Amino acid sequence: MARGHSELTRQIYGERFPQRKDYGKNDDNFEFGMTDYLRISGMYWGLTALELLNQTHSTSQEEIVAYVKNCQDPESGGISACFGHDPHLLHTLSAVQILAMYDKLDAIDTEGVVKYVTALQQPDGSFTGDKWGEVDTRFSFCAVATLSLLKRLDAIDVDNAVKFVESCMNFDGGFGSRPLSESHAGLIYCCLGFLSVTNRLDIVKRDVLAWWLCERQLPSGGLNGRPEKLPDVCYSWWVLSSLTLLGRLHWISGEKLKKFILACQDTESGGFSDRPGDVPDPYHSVFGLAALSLLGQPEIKTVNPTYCMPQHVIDRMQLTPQILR
Ligand code: GRG
Ligand code: ZN
Repeated sequence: MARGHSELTRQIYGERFPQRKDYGKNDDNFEFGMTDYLRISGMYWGLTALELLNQTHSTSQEEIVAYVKNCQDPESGGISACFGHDPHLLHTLSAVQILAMYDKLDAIDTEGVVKYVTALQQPDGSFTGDKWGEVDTRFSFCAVATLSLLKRLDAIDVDNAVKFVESCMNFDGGFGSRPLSESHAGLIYCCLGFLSVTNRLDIVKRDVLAWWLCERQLPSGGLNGRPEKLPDVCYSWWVLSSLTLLGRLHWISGEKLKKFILACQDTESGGFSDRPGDVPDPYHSVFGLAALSLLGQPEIKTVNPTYCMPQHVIDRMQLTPQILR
């Protein structure tokens, strides 16, 4: 990227943002208090962004691992966003992703995690996000991504889980959060990621879906998440990773998208926002960078389209999620 590696690093781990290197130390500011509920996922976004920029040496691995360990609920085995909150599948996946990147999975009770995820599978194959019972295809993805990183996919009924995801497929080839729910690019990523992990991408309507996805590109070059919506940098990831899994990345204009993403980089802090001129944040920063990686930006490490983790980590773990070529 022409601009701002170190600037971005500074934003994620510097003085300007709550998701930063001194996580857990400076807990007396307003932003820190207001972001408790997304802490572990915030750490995953920051760490992944830094690793894609080859900058994780600036992180305090020991402290981060200790923080994650402290968020595991000894009873259920699940992991919460921060100490004292209820465990949730979203943060359980983020925690496992962080530890996988550090090669420190043994720091937590991994069998506890397996027990937690397994207990969330419903009779129709779906998953709830936590004990409160919301069902969503996001959670089907989180469940299989987590278990596959732990090499314990065998712990759930995969065929039944696939049946549920298949029941969320729409006439346009896309997927929603539940059966009969509208197609949405974020949920399409989750369902394709799920099918990639479970090696069942054969069930997708490949070209119908790829066409719907490439129609997400707007004249600005940016991508939206569904028809009639505004473009947003995070959809660069949800849409591009999906097109990559379908072997149809070339169906959109990479050059125009790159221009849109770079127009969303804040020249002062280095971070990326959802749209040009908006306030940058770690969420849009990691997904902007990951999309640039899929587009082949040479200064950024290769990202894996299924897990949104550095490819070298996936290779080290000898995971081979399915991609259609
Ligand atoms: C490991 C990368 C990774 C992800 C974990 C949580 C998750 C899995 C994926 C989230 C996917 C996602 C963004 C789903 C969107 C859900 C949804 C229906 C959002 C509604 O979007 P709007 O209407 O936003 O608020 P737009 O952009 O459409 O205006
Ligand atoms: Zn967004």
